[in-house]
Amino acid sequence: MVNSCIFCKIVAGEIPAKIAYQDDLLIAFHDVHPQAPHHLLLVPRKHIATTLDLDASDAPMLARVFSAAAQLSRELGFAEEGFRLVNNCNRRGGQVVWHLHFHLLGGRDMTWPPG
Ligand code: DGP
Repeated sequence: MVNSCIFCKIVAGEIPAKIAYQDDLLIAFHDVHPQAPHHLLLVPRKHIATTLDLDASDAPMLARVFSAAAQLSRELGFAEEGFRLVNNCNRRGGQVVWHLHFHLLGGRDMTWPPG
């Protein structure tokens, strides 16, 4: 755990969040500033700052991101109509929280290219 990291604090239960899924590798909770009717953040329990800090040992966690996203999209009812699963990396990617996370967005039409 990194003491200054807000997502580490959510993982540790020190800051409340609306948790939608959790297992030994990941938690998923609703984004505090939703950008779609459904907007969840899938977050590894382990502190990893960015996509650039992943290594081969993180492969099981990354596989879990996709299976958890599929499960959540079905449970929340937007799997078949479609959704977006996206990671922002570093400043130009739009990252503002330096603990790896994946946005799961659903419930509206997504645009391409993204802004
Ligand atoms: P990114 O720009 O990819 O780093 O996305 C960070 C997201 O994290 C942003 O959509 C807002 C969300 N967020 C930041 N702080 C909190 C928090 O304390 N609780 C929750 N639920 N979401 C947060």
